[in-house]
Amino acid sequence: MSQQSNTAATGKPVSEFDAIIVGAGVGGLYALHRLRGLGLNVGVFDAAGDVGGTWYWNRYPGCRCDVESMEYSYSFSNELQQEWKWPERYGTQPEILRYVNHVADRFDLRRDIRFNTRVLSGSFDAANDLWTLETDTQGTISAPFCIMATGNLSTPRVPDFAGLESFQGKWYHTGLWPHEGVDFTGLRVGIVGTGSSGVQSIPIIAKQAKHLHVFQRTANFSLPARNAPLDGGVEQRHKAEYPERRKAAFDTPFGISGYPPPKNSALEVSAEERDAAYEAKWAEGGSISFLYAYNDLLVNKEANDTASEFVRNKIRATVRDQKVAELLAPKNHPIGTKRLILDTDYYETYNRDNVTLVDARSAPIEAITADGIRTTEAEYEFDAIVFATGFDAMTGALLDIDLRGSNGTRLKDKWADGPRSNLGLMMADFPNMFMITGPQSPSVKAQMILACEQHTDWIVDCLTHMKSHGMTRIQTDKAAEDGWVHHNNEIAEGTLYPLANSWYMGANIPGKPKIFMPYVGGFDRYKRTCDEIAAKGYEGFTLSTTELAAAAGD
Ligand code: N01
Repeated sequence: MSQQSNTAATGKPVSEFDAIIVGAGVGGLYALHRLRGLGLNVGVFDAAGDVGGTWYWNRYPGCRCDVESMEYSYSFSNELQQEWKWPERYGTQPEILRYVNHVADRFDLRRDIRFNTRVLSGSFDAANDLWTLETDTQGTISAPFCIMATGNLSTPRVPDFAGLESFQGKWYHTGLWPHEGVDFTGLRVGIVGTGSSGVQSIPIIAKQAKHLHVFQRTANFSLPARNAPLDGGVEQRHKAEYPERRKAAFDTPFGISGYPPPKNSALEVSAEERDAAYEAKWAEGGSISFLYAYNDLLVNKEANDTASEFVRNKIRATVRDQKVAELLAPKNHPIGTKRLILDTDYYETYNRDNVTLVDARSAPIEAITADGIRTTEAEYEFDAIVFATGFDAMTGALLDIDLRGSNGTRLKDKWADGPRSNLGLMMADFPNMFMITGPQSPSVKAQMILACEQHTDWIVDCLTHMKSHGMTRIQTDKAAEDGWVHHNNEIAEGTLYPLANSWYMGANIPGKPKIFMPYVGGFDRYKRTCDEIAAKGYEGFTLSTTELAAAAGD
């Protein structure tokens, strides 16, 4: 990192860069690679001890990606995608982290990254078109441009249970898992939460623990992943087709190749035909494949009911105790409106003698005690508690930084009623600050690595355009932002997504505004919109110089 040092008006030393990137996960790393290519002096800062973002923190047992490994990777370097060998159909966390480390080494990225450094605050100096950020270990840093690659699921959340500090055993959050791992052998374990993290870790913890109690507040839909060692032939074919497949992936609603769009409504076919189709998808494994069985599963409740009931029946057929099966069978949201989970032996795990499902909806958790967990009905004693309780998703990481844009606008105030952005890329009153996979972009509804590449490529083109036109500032117009927020909401309202109390809706955090946050109009459509806006000279954005902006009163 070849930073230049200077001294601010405050007398404190300032490290100056051409661009600052916050976050060294898959988004931040690619942004660093591309911005370096522009000849910029870039500083990357991350609170973690190394690269990897979500794959650095989430080390819980069973952690694995739910996108197939041949697709869940960078597309920007054909050499990279040809040389890397994925051992399994779905990558494990250690394997994906190894891959991200390989990318960091292969492209010599580490030298511009400062780890163990949290960005605490940032403010924009409109007179000089300069962002100045305060960090906890690297002092003050500044740059004309800031790229926030802070992740969508990077703010782990332990609910505010009374008495947590009194617990005499050990407790863990899946998103902050100890690097040395945890051995639950012979322990009495309680796990709270049955989202993707809970569902992936429960079967493995159950095999180790003396007894595992699962506290479930909301049952979730999960499908068998059908994970297996990657077939050599499949891998070879995929690699031979990579260039076309990646091109095709950018033109799909979710950034993943290989899923032909469905043509029929679930309601157009007979019940027998439908069940045969769902059965084939169930056997194949994979959430996109299942939800792509018909073209209306996420927009028509009656169509969705057929798929939801199919999976409920699978749960009933798998779990021997029918009372437990009924509790596990989700009834309060349509399938797919919360992240559809992929598992290995999740429902089967409830047939074990050492696993007990606790209904934390009818008897909510009241407190953590010195010995375990107390619900409104009973007390449970544990040696260890695992919180698989999720994240302050999409907005949490950015709101944790005290960001102030032009005229002192605080992000916390701007987003008080929910996130507002243009394309999930920029926010009005926050000039020269870009977000990678920000709220109101496809983000978590697309293959995240491709989504990060698409955003970064757009930003790099934008910076190139600015340089060639002698511009130093870009900001989104308020009207364009309002239009995008409206468009985002309108698209979500046309789907079944708002029917679920999901983290997509901010519903998992008490007091968080209930707004559907990811863009669900399709990654392909979104990318076309971004490209069109760029082609029209960044329509909806104002490009200027410091002097021009001052003359316009900005
Ligand atoms: O978190 P979640 P997650 N009392 O928010 C429960 C991605 N991911 O870490 O639904 C009792 O989904 C909560 O209950 P409820 C993926 O996108 C991907 O599992 O709010 N329970 C819920 O059951 C995923 O969607 C992968 O009623 C409480 C659970 O905790 C996202 O990350 C793997 C509670 C939280 O589930 C988040 O998944 C892992 C309380 N007070 C994660 N508070 C893969 O790629 C919360 N809960 C496979």
